Amino acid sequence: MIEPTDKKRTSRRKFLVGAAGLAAGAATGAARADNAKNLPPDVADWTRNLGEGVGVRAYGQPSKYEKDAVRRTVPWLTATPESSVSFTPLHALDGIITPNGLCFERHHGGIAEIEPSDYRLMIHGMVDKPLTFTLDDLKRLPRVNKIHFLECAANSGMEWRGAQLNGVQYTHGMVHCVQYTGVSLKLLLEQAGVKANAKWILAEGGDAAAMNRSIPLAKALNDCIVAYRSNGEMLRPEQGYPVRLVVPGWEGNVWVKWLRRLKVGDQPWFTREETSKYTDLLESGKARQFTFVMDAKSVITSPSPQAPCKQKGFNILSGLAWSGRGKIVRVDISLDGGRNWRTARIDGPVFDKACVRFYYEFDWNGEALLLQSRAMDETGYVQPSKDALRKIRSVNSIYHNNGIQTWALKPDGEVENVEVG
Ligand SMILES: Nc1nc2c(c(=O)[nH]1)N[C@H]1C(S)=C(S)[C@@H](COP(=O)(O)O)O[C@H]1N2
Ligand SMILES: [Mo]
Repeated sequence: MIEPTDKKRTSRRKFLVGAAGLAAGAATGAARADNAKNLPPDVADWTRNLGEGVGVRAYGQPSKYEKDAVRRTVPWLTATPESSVSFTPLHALDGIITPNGLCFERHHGGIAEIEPSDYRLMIHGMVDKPLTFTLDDLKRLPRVNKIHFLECAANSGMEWRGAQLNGVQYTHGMVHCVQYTGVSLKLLLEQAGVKANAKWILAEGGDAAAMNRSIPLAKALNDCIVAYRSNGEMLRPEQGYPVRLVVPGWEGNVWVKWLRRLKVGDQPWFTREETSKYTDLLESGKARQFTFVMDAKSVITSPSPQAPCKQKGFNILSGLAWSGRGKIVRVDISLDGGRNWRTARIDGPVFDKACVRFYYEFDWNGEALLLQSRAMDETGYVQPSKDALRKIRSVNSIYHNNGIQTWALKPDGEVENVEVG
């Protein structure tokens, strides 16, 4: 545990920081001599020689120097790669949009490989006119473009009983935020003609898991999208190519990928994913069910264990916040484990049920800090502490852990996943 600092220690540290600052300058000087040919006023190799021509890379890839910005897995977490998860490298990203190739993946039966010409979406059940759409049929219908976050209900699920995984990629990386293009589900359901007493729909995937979930009809008619594009290009295979369901603000599990079938009914189907899984076992032995909404949550992506503080003095703290209930209106930051709070600066667009990017610029004199962020949404909901959450949910749960994350920033700049009381 890191103790709060008193004034005396702070002033001694200021002196130490001065000395450390000089040492850091000297180290940079040595490195500079080795690389002198690359730095102005000298001319670097990349200026002396012609570069690679156009067209060599038919589909562009990031610079070879950005190898850290990749999805990662935790091998011991799951038995097989077909039913597993990879995590978004949140520490290596900025802004609100997740690049397609870095969106975390969660599959129950591997990635289905679907030929777009053979793709069909069937709508049946309590409808006037059962319909089947080809991909071209869907593309001929009026389009919507929406930016939304998708968070797996199991995100931060390993952290219920205390700090576990040392990296924001692993503690919070089951979230991504992209722009979807597709057809409003309401339009498709209207074309089929939903019967007056219908109340639920079943969405089923075309993958080997045939993963399926019951969704209230009211949500289906509100803001769901049958999407085929992500960030402008066609969905990636791992994100459900060619078509997935977008269920804004609700747990990732209901965003059925490789969408094959929508059945309209008057009650839920009680599928595996809404009985044995994705229910939240409470202390009483009862389980919460159909806990669809992802409550407001935030996390500091830098500094974080994978993004330590490189220097003293001016530092940029940054992170992401999102809420399944609407827009994020404020993010607060604490540097002392939740004793004092100050408001972070949100920069970039703020959309409904989407990630927002926040910043807090601060002067770091090298003292140990306990970094936290706390999100508030437009309904007035405030992200709770982990203890407050455990009081109402116990520790039996895996899902819906939106508690405040604490990162311990140490004097050497390293950052560790910790919990404060
Ligand atoms: N057909 C199908 N849809 C699915 C799944 C699946 O295994 N099969 N996994 C679900 C779960 S649990 C989550 S969290 C999200 C993950 O979406 P992503 O892989 O695009 O991140 O997809 C959901 N949709
Ligand atoms: Mo999930």
